[in-house]
Amino acid sequence: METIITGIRQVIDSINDTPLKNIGDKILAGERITPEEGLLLFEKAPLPYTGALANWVREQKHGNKTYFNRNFHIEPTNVCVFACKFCAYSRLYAHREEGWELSTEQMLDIVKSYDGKPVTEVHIVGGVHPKMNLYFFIDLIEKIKAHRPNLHVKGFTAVELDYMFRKAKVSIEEGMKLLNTAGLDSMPGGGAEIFHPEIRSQICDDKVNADGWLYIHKTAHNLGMHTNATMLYGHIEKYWHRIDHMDRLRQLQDETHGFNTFIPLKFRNKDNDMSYVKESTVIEDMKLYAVARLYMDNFPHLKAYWPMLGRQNAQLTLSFGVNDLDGTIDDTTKIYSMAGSEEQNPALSTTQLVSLIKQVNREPVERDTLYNIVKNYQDADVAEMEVNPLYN
Ligand code: V47
Ligand code: SF4
Repeated sequence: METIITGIRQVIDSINDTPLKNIGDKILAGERITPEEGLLLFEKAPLPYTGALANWVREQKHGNKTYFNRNFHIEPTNVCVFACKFCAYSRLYAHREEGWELSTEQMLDIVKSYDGKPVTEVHIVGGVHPKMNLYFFIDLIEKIKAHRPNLHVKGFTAVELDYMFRKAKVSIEEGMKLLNTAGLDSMPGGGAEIFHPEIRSQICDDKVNADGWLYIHKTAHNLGMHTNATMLYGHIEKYWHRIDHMDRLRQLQDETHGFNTFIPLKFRNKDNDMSYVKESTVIEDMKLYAVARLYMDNFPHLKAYWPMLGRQNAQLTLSFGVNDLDGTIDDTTKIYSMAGSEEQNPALSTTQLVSLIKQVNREPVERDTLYNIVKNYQDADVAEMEVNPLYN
């Protein structure tokens, strides 16, 4: 421990800029940084400096542990009433014959295809289809739970929920309670994009706004459910929009403590209405992860979603504040492959994920959705895992 403190002290003392040095001193003292200081880190701090601070915070919180879970995704449909400019995945309702719509039976068949496999979570998220309403999903969740009661159901972005509740004419409180009673355990963090109206109005004008998104998460937290939060970055937003976004989340977290994980999502520019926007560089990506780790001091976890970043860059984030690599996923998640991510077929076996984490000298730990430890793979022999069907 002492050597780590000495190391980070030396890093802070070596910076030749008083405001940046003050930020380092605050971080070391466990104090919160202000929005102005967050902005300064984006604008002026050398990446090795921000990265070293973020890595220090990560190691204080989690040591070397790097979490992942064993999950699978169900995407009920890609037909969507909204028209987010960055989305390469959805098909407007008017063109629904170009998209897909899964029936309840088809989705249950996906769940059943994992019978006997040690997955702990199903992640359900898709487009906003006018016919897949609140009661359709209540029925689906009840059937999933009847089939496999211990499978954690993480489902529906605040965007999907806002539409479902309005259409069913129920309050957010009532709707969340109905879903929770049916077996919805937690919510993913999608749909947050960039909260500030200056950007939101340009990239996803017609879906729930910042206050609506935050209120749905707050309602879930008040019911005792945990949720995640995302930020779609690296397009037309400025640094200060990112700080504004993270600040709104930090404030809600102070109130409810219901968020588990912050997940920055790198904008990919293939086949969408924002293809003219250049994607961010790896240096900018690492800077963002590091500032996020420093700014979001009340978020326990920072996740890099590897299907979007690519495997090598995901490994790199583990030195810039990240302590979670999402899951094995095991499926045909299309939202990123359709927008141009490196991972056209995002599936990694547990063995592959464990060795990815070990390669960069971190400790692979399988968790469940709520970060209870399922298994620590630090001493696991990857060669033995390779021949064990449970891990492949
Ligand atoms: O809200 C859409 C993003 C999100 C693009 O909570 C894009 O554990 C990049 O939220 N480039 C949905 N991103 C996915 C999501 C998620 C994923 C993994 C884990 C969790 C979790 C949540 O996908 C959308 C949007 O921000 N997205 N198009 C694109 N072109
Ligand atoms: Fe629909 Fe979500 Fe795509 Fe927006 S990002 S168009 S809400 S599927």
